[in-house]
Amino acid sequence: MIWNETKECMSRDEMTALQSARLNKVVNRVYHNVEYYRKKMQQAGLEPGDINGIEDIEKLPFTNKDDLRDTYPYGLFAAPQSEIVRIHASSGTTGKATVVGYTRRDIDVWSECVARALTMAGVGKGSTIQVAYGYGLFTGGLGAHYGAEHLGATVIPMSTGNTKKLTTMMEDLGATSIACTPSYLLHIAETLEAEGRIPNIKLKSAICGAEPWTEAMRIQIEEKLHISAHDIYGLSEIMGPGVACDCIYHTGLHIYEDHFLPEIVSPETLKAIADGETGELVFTTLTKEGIPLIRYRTKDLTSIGYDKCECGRTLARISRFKGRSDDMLIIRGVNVFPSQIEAALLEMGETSPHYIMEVDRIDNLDILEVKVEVEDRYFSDEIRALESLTRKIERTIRDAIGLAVKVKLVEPKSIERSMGKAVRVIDKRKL
Ligand code: DLL
Repeated sequence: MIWNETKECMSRDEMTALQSARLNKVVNRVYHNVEYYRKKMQQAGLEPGDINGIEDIEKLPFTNKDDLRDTYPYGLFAAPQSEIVRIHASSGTTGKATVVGYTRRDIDVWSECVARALTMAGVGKGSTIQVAYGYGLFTGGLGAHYGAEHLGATVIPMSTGNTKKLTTMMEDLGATSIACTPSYLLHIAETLEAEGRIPNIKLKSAICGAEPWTEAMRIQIEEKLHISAHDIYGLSEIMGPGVACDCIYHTGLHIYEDHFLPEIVSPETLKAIADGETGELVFTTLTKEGIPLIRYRTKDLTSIGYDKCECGRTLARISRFKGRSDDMLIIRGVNVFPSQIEAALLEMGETSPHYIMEVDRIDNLDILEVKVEVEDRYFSDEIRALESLTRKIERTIRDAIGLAVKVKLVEPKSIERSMGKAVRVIDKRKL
């Protein structure tokens, strides 16, 4: 089923014309409303009139997470605060959040994009969907919620964290779809399977994203729950969930190109990469009012193709993500940078800067353990001192990254020193 054929099946020429007109508008908007962009463009010797179509995109400067950090919190907003109806935020590289704002129209566009994605998973009027992404500053919960309501589906706003309640409601309320991270869905599936409750559920589809997952994992989820599972992609800087999603043919994620102009560039040279080759995904938002971004480097690695899909959509498709070009980890859907842990430890002042993060997946739940070196004196008979320091560090890190972690204090020099770039992360998850 296609949500809107006019928007999702236009010819390449029609799409290019639409994108070019919208690009011109957004460039004007940021030039006139965002000092940061105006300066960047002026430094590059550019005026809005120099951008006449998407063929001129390469003239424009890139934006990255540091630009959002440097202008924290509102420096890249292109609408007055009186027009902003919603704020979301995600983690930044050094602990400062990345703040994004939406006008009412932005929320409408976002809801429509999520509605298009949910339609791919067969959600519509008459469906009952459990939204089990986190509600709050994270875009997952409210993003999926508004999209599902836009379709007229019945939404159960579960949020995350209570699997027992979630599975009970899934059964009792006859949920037909669920939106959550893929690792959490696998955990839910295994819980239901172990309790012999799979025959009791009415689930038909799932819309999973916010973290990388494999084709094998999708098939495992589908087989366990007898459903069709769809990959939904997005990032808060660009909008939230619903930037792209895969249809019933599962041959790549369709990008809502009428709102987000994609490019694939080499992370090293920043030059365009041929279709089908893997590189970094870059987006220019074409219709956003609150915080439009020009050539935003997502750091996500994928490839792109423009051929028509069997489903009838002509939208560009990106392949399942192959990783990231930076060191951001995604743990239970939460973005974590090693630098955030380091900043939290250094701020405490009671530990050495030698630490290592170990991520594992146990019963399909991600577990983060941080090993930190502390002075010898903690390993004398003062066990209570060791324990209370452990709890204190756990609380500090949890407050910094918004995720519960296990801390293990280790003796000085027990963490291997590296000759080159320090190894800060051991990721044991097999994706
Ligand atoms: O994760 C938005 C979202 C919520 C997407 C719910 C899908 C579902 P952020 O917290 O800003 O936003 O994290 C964005 O998560 O740059 C990717 O690295 C990763 N990511 C998101 N979706 C996928 C996916 C939300 N389907 C970052 N596959 C992105 C792989 C994904 N990685």
